[in-house]
Amino acid sequence: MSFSIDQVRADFPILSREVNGQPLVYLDSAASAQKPQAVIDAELDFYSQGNAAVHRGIHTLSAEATQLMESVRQQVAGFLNAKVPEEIVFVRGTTEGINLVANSWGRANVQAGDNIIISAMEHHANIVPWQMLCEQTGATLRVIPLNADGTLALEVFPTLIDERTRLLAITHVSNVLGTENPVREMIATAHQAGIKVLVDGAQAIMHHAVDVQALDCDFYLFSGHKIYGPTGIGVLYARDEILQDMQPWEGGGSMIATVSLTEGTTYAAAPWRFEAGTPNTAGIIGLGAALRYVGSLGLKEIGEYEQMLMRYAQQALTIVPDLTVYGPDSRLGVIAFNLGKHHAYDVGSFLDNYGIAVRTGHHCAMPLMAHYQVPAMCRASFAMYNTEEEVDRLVAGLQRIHRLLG
Ligand code: 7TS
Repeated sequence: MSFSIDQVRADFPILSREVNGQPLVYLDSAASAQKPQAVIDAELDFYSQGNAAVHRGIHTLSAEATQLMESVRQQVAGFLNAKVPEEIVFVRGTTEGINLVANSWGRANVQAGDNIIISAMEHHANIVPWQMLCEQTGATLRVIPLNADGTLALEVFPTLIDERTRLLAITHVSNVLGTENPVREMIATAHQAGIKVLVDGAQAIMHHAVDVQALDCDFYLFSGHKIYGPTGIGVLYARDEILQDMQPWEGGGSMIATVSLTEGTTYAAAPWRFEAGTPNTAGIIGLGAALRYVGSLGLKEIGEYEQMLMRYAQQALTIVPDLTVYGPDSRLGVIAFNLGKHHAYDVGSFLDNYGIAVRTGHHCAMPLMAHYQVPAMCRASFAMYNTEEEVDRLVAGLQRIHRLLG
């Protein structure tokens, strides 16, 4: 399959709009990617032709909606190379999925005196739920520090493990530095010590194929909206043996087998017992369309194009005076930077005036900001629809800001 950037861009209606009188340059896909028409149409079709509650009725629309939802579960299982579709739980996003694991698996398996290992480059979504679990249980957090270049200090990781370590919760790719962590090797090390591993895949899933069996991870998370799908839908993959043993986190409809006011409640099988209430059916169907769209282009082709663009951007940015770029040379998807001593918000506001959207702030990674001793950074993130011309606009914008502000 050949990758045509013009065709890809034509598939994303929002890319032809203007912002502040300029053609939009959208460099914030790591926060939320734009949606191709196929995803928009899939949601529209569902609401205009197929809407009904799933798992609830024998009428045709309900049965069709249920069948559609369950077919996306199979599709996601195939996408991640899960063993069986029952390893796929639909959640709101990565954040909710991590909270599910912390509250269900965590409460059953983590006790006072135990410890959980994370890293200094985690998004808050992979820090705060573990801090909360530690507060509730009396466990402690251990943190893999960073090297100066923004990679993990891997030699420290095994020294943090002891017989009370229960979990390694690690990001696959950093949302600020773009560092890709060697999760496969880290999982092997953890498993040798009998430790379960959760991988936060929010910033990896859209850039290359993920094979949960090859990784051998116990939990893997991603959000639909970062892989060109809708907001409000995400995926928790959990190894079958583990998920079967986990107790539900939220109670309600759809997650039960029987409910009796005198005998109590029995729960549905996994994964349904983790999906209480009416699900985001349109979101699930939109996610299915997004994965089909990505599959039609090929993740390999997408990844190669993005890597080419990243190399171009890294080179192009070197001509901007006083630009500090954070993270390793080899990076996926994102480039974080600061211009001189200017606050990232000022730089981001100027760029916005030129129609260029970048993320500014702490990127939900305050510990990482503390590591670099800055309050904030700007971050340009690249998706399959970005172009070299857009990189040139970013570079020209930064040069102009430098001329204006010094
Ligand atoms: N983990 C990582 C590594 C992330 O980058 C994000 C979102 C999340 C978890 C949470 O995902 P959610 O879909 O549940 O919100 N990251 C970003 C970002 O970098 N800018 O805005 C959101």
